[in-house]
Amino acid sequence: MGLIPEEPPPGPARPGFWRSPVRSTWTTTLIGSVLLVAIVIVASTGFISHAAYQPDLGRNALIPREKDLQLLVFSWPSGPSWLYALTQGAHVTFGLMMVPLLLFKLWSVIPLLFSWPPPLKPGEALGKLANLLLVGSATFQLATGLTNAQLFYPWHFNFVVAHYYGAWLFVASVMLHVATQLPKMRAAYRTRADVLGMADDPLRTPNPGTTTISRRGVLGLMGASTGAVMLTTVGQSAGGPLRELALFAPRGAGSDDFPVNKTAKVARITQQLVGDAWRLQLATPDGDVVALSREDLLVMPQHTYDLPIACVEGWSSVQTWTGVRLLDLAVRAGIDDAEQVHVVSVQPAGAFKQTTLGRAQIHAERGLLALKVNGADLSLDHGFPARIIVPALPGVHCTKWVGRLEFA
Ligand SMILES: Nc1nc2c(c(=O)[nH]1)N[C@H]1C(S)=C(S)[C@@H](COP(=O)(O)O)O[C@H]1N2
Ligand SMILES: [Mo]
Repeated sequence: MGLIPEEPPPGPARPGFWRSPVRSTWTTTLIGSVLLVAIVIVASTGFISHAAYQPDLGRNALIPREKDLQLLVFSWPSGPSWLYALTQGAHVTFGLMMVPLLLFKLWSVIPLLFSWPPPLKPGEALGKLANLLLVGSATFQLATGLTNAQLFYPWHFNFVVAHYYGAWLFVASVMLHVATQLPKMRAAYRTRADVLGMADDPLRTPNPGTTTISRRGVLGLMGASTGAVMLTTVGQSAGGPLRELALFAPRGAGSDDFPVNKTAKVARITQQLVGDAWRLQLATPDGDVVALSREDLLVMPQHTYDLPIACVEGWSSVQTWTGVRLLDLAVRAGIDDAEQVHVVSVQPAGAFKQTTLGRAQIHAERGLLALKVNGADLSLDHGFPARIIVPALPGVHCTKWVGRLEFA
């Protein structure tokens, strides 16, 4: 033990190196509380999004069912139609807002990173390790979420799987952190601030510099930067005039048209795949196939509804869709009470080529195989000749260029 000098080396470990008079347990408690509210929103909407992927329906599961930690896998409902637009818009917006909040939080506790003597007792070392895990998993979640929403994939792992397991690690370390910090937080709230342990508050500098910014100023700055992120993000789901301000929306912010997730070109859709020879194949239970042309579909009863398309990346957009009810197609395939439908695109390959929908989606009054949008034929980029549109369904399940439906 004699190897560690009692006197800290010159630099950030010296008491008085950090001089902002604004740092205190009370300041950190305030920032931490705001951050905690954001974390609760982001974590719960994140787990909701996982449920919306309907991993209990066969091929939808990116994580094998027996390795899925999720306690809450429920059949995703088909209403209200804006459900996923709301939960996922909140997930991405509050997730982005966490970036400035986290930076302010780290700024407020930075002296503790260098506290002297270094943690040698097992208990102290464990505490440091837990903090490392907390900051590490928070950074990982924000970095992967941010780059995913910006369609930038610099890594070589599956985003969904990594972000999902990362979420569990993050939530567990936040819970541990809050549990251990609760006494301090309560004391800070009870004594209201500056009176709190003037002498032994480890966050209060013994060597305050001249005041360049008040605590109110720091909190104001935090509010302003978080608010700015919110204002420049929320428009991608909230729409209206805010859409012009959605600087972080990578797909078609500010344009009148609605975003295209993957263009026909990128998905390698050829004229041959979707031209006159295209048929919708309806697989029947006895192994037969009913082949319907677009004209066959257009003479079936058509229904028109305003429904959002809402992507996991956070953006959403309400459009007027026209098409055939999924339920009518199930009946046409000879199944009166369909439980599931497996949807396959004519797209040659790709992660979103196929999906499975459940009972709620098939039986939804507004669950459509859409042929038109806003009164005109679907454009090739939006899924011509036919695509899935169901209220509350995540965009990822709204398969474009549908070629085959297998009801069961
Ligand atoms: N065949 C196919 N369908 C697809 C996709 C795809 O890549 N291929 N992307 C999905 C995703 S992730 C979204 S958000 C929506 C977006 O629909 P849009 O491009 O018409 O806005 O399409 C979905 N349908
Ligand atoms: Mo998406």
